[in-house]
Formats: sequence, structure tokens, C-alpha cells
Amino acid sequence: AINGPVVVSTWDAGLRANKGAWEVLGKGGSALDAVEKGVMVTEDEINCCVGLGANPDRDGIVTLDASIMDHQFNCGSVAFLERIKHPIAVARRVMEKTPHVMLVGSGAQQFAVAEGFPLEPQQLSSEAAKAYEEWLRNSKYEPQINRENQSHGPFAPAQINGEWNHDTIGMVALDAQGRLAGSCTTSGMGFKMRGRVGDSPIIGAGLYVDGEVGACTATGQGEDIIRVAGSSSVVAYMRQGYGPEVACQKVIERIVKIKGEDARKIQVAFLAINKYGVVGAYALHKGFNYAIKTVTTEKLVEVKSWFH
Ligand code: SD4
Repeated sequence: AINGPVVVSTWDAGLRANKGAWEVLGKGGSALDAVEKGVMVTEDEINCCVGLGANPDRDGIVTLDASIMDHQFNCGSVAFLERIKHPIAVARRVMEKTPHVMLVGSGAQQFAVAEGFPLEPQQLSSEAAKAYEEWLRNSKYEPQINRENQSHGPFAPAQINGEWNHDTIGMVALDAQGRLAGSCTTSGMGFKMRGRVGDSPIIGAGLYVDGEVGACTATGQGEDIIRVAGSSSVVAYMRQGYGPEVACQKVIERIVKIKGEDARKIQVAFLAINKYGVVGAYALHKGFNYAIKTVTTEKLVEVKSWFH
């Protein structure tokens, strides 16, 4: 039996995003439409890490990454995209209207404009302008190549009140007809090097969907999600028969093994759903949560972690 429809998405902002997705799922719509509409809610909000209101790169420019995938291995993504409000919608157009999977930078922007997406002014939100100013004051205006310094440097995931905090939104859903889909959208790490691309727009890293098996999305330190082909690896474990939570845990354990002591300085979390609508997640550090919405529930769930 299929427990659909179900939608889950990363972090607290996921509660509002799930409502957006439910406008589609609740009416019997497709998981693909739902995951696009859902994360557009977050792209419209002022948020540290999603959409045009988010934190800029170290040169003061907001650059956005997004990806989308359906149950039949169709996928599309954009990276290093500037001045477009809804990167997720552009990613879907890449999927549906081009022979390609991924467009980046000025080419992605050119495609978006040709598709009728308005070119927004290049202007930081007042929240981001303030954060950028503070960052400029306290941080050396240079890339930090020393791993030791990464937890304090510009590539650091935000640690707020001692809790690891990110706001990339990743969403995976199962519709009433049993179709899976996923989406992921972000401004990436705050104050990143210009041109830096994280895991979120990389199919198999920030997002992966196998319609016969399950779907997974990731949040956290993108570099360490990419090097283990994170979401794809989680789906591979589900294909071997592991449940979503154990599948997520196994890939977190692989990161722990690879990173050693450095694993203490980064956050990574995976959120997965299988084709039966069973949801599971696992994080490197405590503090990660996801939002779930079904016909009967709507809540935030605290996720188990490797470090406590
Ligand atoms: C990235 N995974 O670009 C994203 C960052 C993130 O909340 O999750 N931020 O590496």
C-alpha cells in the first residue's frame, strides 16, 4: 500500500513550503508540480540561504543553485544564477525545454530571460546587506584554504545558539498516484568564493530520485555531500533494501569516516522517502529537523544525529 500523498522538506521553513506543495498534492496533483510550487514559497521569503533575499558571495553578489527531478529520471538544474527569483522554475524549464540537464551562470540567466522570467534588480535584501557588512568587518576578504579554519571561515555553515543551522530547502514528495519527485534550491554557503557551486544543483549530490525506489535530498556542507555523491548514495542503499533512515545514516557514517576529526566542524543532513511513502532522515550534528505533511499530519520532526 502507498501512503501518499506525502511531502517532506528540510528545516523549519519546510512547514510553509509543504503548504505550498499541498495545494497541488491535496488536489491529486503531481509530485513534480508539488515540489516546484512548494520550494517557490521559500524562494519568495527573506531567508539567509534561499532566493534573492539571501546572503551573497564574498563579492557581495547573490548567486543561486537549484535542481528538480521526477520519477522517470528526468532532471534539470541551474547553478551560479543571478537576478532570477525562482531558480527552481528555471531548473524545471531546463529539464522540459532543453536537451540538457544543467545550465550555469550567464547562460542560465540568458535562458531564463528568454523563457520570460523577469531579470530582478541586483540588490541585497536589508538583512543580507547587514550580514554582508558584518562579514566584511570580521572576516578576511580572502578564501580560506586551511581546513583548520573552515569552521570559522566564510564557508562555515552557520552555527546559531550552538546549533547547526542551514536553510537550503530540499523537498521530496510522493503523490496520490505513487509518483516521486524532488527539488532543492539555495544560495549556497554564505560569503562563498565567487563561482562556487555546492551540492544542491548537482543531480546525485543535493538531490536524487529513482521512481522505483525512493528520493533523497541533502543540506549542509555541499563539498562533503558532493564527494560521497550523497543523495544518490542514499537512494542506492534504499535500492539494496535499507529503510530511508538507515540509508541516510550509512552515508553520514561514510562522511564521518572520510572526514575524521573534521567531521566535528561541518554539518550534513539527508532527508529521504521511499516509494511506499516511508520517510527517514539522519544528520551529522544535532539540530537538523524536517517538516512533514500528509493527510493526517503536519509537523516538524527532530532528526537523529551522529554527534549528540
Ligand atoms: C551548499 N548544501 O551550497 C548547500 C548549503 C546549505 O543551508 O545546505 N545551506 O553547500
